[in-house]
Amino acid sequence: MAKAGVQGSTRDREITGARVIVTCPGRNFVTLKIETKGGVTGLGDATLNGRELAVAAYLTEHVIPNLIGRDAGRIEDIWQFLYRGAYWRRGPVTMSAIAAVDVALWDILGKMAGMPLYQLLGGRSRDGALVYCHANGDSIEQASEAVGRYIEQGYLAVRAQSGVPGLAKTYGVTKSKLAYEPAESELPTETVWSTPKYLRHTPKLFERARADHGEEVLLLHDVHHRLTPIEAARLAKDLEPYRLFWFEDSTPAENQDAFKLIRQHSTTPLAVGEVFNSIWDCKGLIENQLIDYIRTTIVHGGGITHVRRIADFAALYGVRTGFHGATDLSPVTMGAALHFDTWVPNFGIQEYMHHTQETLDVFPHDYAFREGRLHVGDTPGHGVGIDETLAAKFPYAPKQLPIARLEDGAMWDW
Ligand code: EZ4
Ligand code: CO
Repeated sequence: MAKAGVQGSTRDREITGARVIVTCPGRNFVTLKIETKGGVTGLGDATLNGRELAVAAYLTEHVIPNLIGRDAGRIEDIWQFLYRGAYWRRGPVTMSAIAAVDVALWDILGKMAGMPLYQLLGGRSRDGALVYCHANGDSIEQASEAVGRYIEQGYLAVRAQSGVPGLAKTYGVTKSKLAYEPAESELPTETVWSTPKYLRHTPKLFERARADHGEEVLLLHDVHHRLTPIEAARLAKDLEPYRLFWFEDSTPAENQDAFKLIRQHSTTPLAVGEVFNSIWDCKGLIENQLIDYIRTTIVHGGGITHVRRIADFAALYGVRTGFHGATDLSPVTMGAALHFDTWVPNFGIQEYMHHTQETLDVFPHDYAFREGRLHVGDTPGHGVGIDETLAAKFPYAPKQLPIARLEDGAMWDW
């Protein structure tokens, strides 16, 4: 391999191979590795929780054969080829596959240029990316104690979720008290949901958290798409005294206009978009200024090339980024997202759940947590690799996300 910075001739950049690596070091991850004639390789994450093999097959059967022989430096053209040229557009499977290719190509470009990804995007806007972690507990007391433990560890922003009396399981709350891993069984776990119970309980959680921890810590909450617009408006209003940093996914957003109702009734900042996969899912939300943070991240939103368009559009309307960063997004996405966060002028916050040690070992990386922020290193590309020998020791294990039903048995949003 030639020295970094002196490669990049068209000949060196020819894509000679691409492979999908599926591994389960605690949870399933799908990784795309692209190889070039000059010997430089790039990695992209293609993980879609509970639907991993659909993306793996889309890549292997339909994308990789189209990549061989192309110039890895034509990142935009390859993106347009895979999106515009495929005829069947959008959707999480397609857009995760496109994202994997796109991130791997940016990784290759960075390695060839000898530059970290944030530099290719336009350079640093900040020293580190503010992150929030997940605190949870069966009861309000336990959840508030968990918030306190994260503050002691140096976190400036904490998401708080607590169990709801009368409900056996609640989104975001784990029995083990470790990081929350909802995809836990081969077929979906069935959970029961009650909106009235949740609406009565949740303001008390934040009343307690503010009483215990004061005004300074940034507090966040994730509703996980469970409320109707008017219920979301009611809760956003009830939470106003506790000054949330954001109120996430309060209602499903297939109908973007639904957010008008929430907005009319509350000044609590709104975040949405972890399940979106293109700018068309959030265009109305952004241009009508119905949200404050857009959560669509690199892996599910078509890669850096597309998420950059979303972020630039959002900047025109004062909407900031707040990328999804649960553990079902691999360290490759975390690395790429952190480079993006380091550059993007309208950065808000980055979600940060902790991967298992096995996952961190499979994906060597150079980002690190210090004083409430994650910091990327200066490794060329996105700075995340894969130990393929170790990855092969963790075979794929099928797991699906839970579902939710109301107390009368009817299906609801999980
Ligand atoms: O449930 O990533 O904000 N974080 C979240 C996550 C999602 C999972 C789904 O795969 O909502 O916990
Ligand atoms: Co969420």
